[in-house]
Parts: sequence; C-alpha cells; structure tokens
Amino acid sequence: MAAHGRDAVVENEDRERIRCRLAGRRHAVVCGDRVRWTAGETEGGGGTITAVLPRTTELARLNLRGAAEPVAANLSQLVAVLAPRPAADFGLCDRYLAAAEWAGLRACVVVNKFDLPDAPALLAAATATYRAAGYPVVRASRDGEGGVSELAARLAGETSVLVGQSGVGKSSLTNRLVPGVEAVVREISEAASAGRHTTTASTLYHLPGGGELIDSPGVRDFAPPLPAPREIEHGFREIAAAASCRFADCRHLHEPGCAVAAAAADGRIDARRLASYRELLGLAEQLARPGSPRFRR
Ligand SMILES: Nc1nc2c(ncn2[C@@H]2O[C@H](COP(=O)(O)OP(=O)(O)OP(=O)(O)O)[C@@H](O)[C@H]2O)c(=O)[nH]1
Ligand SMILES: [Mg+2]
Ligand SMILES: [Zn+2]
Repeated sequence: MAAHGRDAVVENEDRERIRCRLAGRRHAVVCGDRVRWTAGETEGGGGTITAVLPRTTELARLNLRGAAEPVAANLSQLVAVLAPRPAADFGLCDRYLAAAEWAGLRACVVVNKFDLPDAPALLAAATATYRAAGYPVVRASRDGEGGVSELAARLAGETSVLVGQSGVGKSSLTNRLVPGVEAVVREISEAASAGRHTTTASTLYHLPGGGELIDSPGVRDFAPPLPAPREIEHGFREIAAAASCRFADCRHLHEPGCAVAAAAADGRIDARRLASYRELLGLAEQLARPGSPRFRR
C-alpha cells in the first residue's frame, strides 16, 4: 500500500494493514508490489517482507545518479495530471506518457483545477496535443458537481497512478475519488512534512467502484530510464504510427523522405511532441555511445 525505503505498509486478504520491514538487502519494495511476508513475533505486531513477487509492470525513473529506480509496480494505467497552476509542463507530460508506452501501460491526461479561469485554454491546448496523439483528455476539479465523474469512469477496474508536478491537485483528486480518505492523508502529510500538505510517499487506495488508485508525490522533473535509440519512437505512439519513412532506420531528424517530418509539416503531428521525441532520442544516443558517462540531471 505504501513503501518508504525498507519500510512498507502491507495489506492482507482481509484488508488489514500491517507495518512490515523488508528482509535482506538486495531488493526494493514499492507501492503496488505483491509480497510474501511473515508476522513478527515482536510487540506491536509488525511483519517482515521475505519476498517481492515478480512485477507485471513497473514505472521507473532515473534517479540523481542516473540509475533506474522503480516508483510503482503492477500498474495498468498512468494518469498524467496537468493544471493551470502550477503552470503546465507539456514536456514533462510527454516524458511520463513515453514512460507509460515503454512500460506497456494505458495512459490518459487530466486537466485539473477546472474551476480556475485559465483552465479552458489549457484544456484546449492539451486536447489539441494529446487527443490527436491518441490519449483521452479529461477535465477534473476537486469541487463541484461532476468534478471527477469522467475521471472516475476512466479509473474503474484499473490500477492507476496519478503523476505530475507538485501541487497540481493529485491528493485532492484522490480525496474526492476515495471517500473517507481525506483525514488520513492530511494526518500523514502533516506528520511527515511539518504541516506542508505535500505527498511524500506513494500510497495505494481502493476505489469504491473497483480498481486501485496510487497517489504519488509530485515532482519538479521526471526522466524515465531510456530504451535503445531505435525504441524511442515507441514512446510516442503517433510518431511510431506515422513512421513509414523512405529509410527503415530513419531517426526522424532531417533525413530525406521522412514521413514523420512531413506529417509535422502539415500539422498531423504536433511540433512540440516531435521536439520531445528528438530530445529523448538525443539522450538515448548519448547513452548508447561506448564509454559515455552516465546520464546526470
Ligand atoms: N482551485 C483549485 N485548487 C485546487 C484544486 N485541487 C487542489 N487544489 C489546490 O492545489 C494545492 C495542491 O493540492 P494537492 O492536492 O496537495 O496537490 P498534489 O498534486 O497532491 O501535490 P504534491 O503532493 O506536492 O504532489 C492545494 O492548495 C489545493 O487546495 C482544484 O480543483 N481547484
Ligand atoms: Mg499530493
Ligand atoms: Zn522518419
């Protein structure tokens, strides 16, 4: 349900929660993991995680040392949350969506805080970019009638993670989507961050209509571990779909007969998405060079 370093909250079949500690040194445990555990003999009734079961999917990020670090496991869907405030970062959203593609997750984009005056303009921009790419774009707001109904329908039956910049309203949406959870969230975040209501660890909740929702800590930036250069285009589904180029190994930079460049020139592919693709391709090629230093942010 939640993990922080070697400490985790585990839920059993009866939905009872047990504080557990991960045994051994080699493995990490993350939110969404399925684990084998044993009840502790100690007072307080904690347990020990003895094994992390194989993951069906994994969302990971590059950490500060340039190594892949799992963030959440066994997901079926990534939900990228944008808001008018803090100002939406489409490049960040592109990197999250690419991570979802490489990890084999469904993905959608939420334009949150729809009560704010500049939200309709953001929805128009996000729709133009992401619906054209093949992603559902839904509006949401923590308040008001129907504020989360469209999103709730998207989450039903899925194991979803809410991701995005700090302050876009992920926890507020979680509170609205999971009745009765608000007090717990506030309590935990106040204890952990001295009154700042910012999420410090991913936490999994059961949705009332079925399905699971993970509220994750906001980020300032996010980079996924990159696949080989040839796989980068599969992080951008509309680019991969348009890539009937003259050369089979076209990188969609400035090659003659590039179908992707042609699609961008007549507006069928968003120029900003193509720029995000080229940026990640550049990084992947840098990493693939023999003897290249590891990617640092
Ligand atoms: N106007 C408006 N403000 C909102 C809405 N949802 C959240 N907020 C405000 O946005 C701020 C951040 O909300 P959170 O839910 O804590 O955002 P978060 O994405 O969980 O932030 P991190 O945990 O730091 O990643 C708070 O001050 C909320 O009151 C909304 O729908 N409309
Ligand atoms: Mg939060
Ligand atoms: Zn091309």
